[in-house]
Amino acid sequence: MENTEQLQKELTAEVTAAADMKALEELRVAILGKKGRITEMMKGLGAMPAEERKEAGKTLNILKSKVEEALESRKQVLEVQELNAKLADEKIDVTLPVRPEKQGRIHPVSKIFEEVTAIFGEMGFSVAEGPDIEDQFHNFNALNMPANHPARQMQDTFYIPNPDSEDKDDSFVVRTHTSPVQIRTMEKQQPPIRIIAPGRTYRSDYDATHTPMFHQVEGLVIGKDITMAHLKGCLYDFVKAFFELDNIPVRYRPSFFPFTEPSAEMDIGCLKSKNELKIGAGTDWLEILGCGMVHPNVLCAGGIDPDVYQGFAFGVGLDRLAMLKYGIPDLRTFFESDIRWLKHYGFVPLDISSMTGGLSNNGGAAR
Ligand code: 2NM
Repeated sequence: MENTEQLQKELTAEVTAAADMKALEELRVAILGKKGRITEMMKGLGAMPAEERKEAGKTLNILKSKVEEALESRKQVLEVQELNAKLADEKIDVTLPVRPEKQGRIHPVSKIFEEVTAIFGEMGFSVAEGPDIEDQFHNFNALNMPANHPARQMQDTFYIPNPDSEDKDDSFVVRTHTSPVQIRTMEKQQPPIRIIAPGRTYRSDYDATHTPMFHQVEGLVIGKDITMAHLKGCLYDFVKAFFELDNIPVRYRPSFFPFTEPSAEMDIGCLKSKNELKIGAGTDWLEILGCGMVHPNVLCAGGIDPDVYQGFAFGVGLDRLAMLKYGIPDLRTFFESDIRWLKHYGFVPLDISSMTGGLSNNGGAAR
């Protein structure tokens, strides 16, 4: 039999020198595989005299396990090396700019939100926020809608049980409008007040133009001599800026809201044809928003003296504005999170809306 000590040195050296996992596996097969070097030597044992065979078998088993040990430790070294090489190879620089084809899109509602905020921001309004889950005082009572008021039933409210009370009047609601934010602002702050309250609102309704969650911006201006003329001037400037038109016909129709007196709805002139809607010209009218002078009861509920102060308020649906401005026919598609829809109707993130830099960046729209 060969000198096994010499052979062990040789084989271990070969194993330790294996450059990669593939070379190591080839070596393993060449040594321990079916026709491997040690395997062949083991086969030779059968032909030996019993005496010799016992010693030789022992020696070969030691040789085999030494080589196996060497293979295992080389394997561990190579695995770490290969993992490190792979990590180095796949390293990404997260500070690099995003590749345009992989860039996400801004949702049309977010875009409209930015535009509306930019317009009113320029006019000196600040943004106020409040909770989505409200108590009935802020969502209804303070807005001149006491319990059993018909408007309360009409609003398809989602109620949330109050764990501390069985009384239905103590249950919470998901706000049906952002008006409770106005109440909370009045409670905290004396006039002059000039805020917009954008956010999510909820009503149980679902069709092509209604979703159970929708977005509103409401506005509130309170001071000592605020009049309906201020309301008209402010909202006229808003629609001109929003639709990016120098001239746009508007009209106010008398309306009713519990929280304003008088109340009105504002329409803008448009031309409706078979499959197009042109805003800013023509003989048709399109309802855009609701508005009015804040009801004295509402001022009182907010802790403001109606004999000293008065103001106007308005409310506009952001989703409807997005449908109109960007020609999106079905509101339900807004909230389906379909990536193809977002690629089509969404906006490139860096086209930020501002009054000086261009409002809607229509050239930058991802279409
Ligand atoms: C609208 C229409 C008219 C409104 C009123 C108030 C508050 F709290 F100041 F009384 N906030 N929003 C209002 C007025 C909302 O939405 C169509």
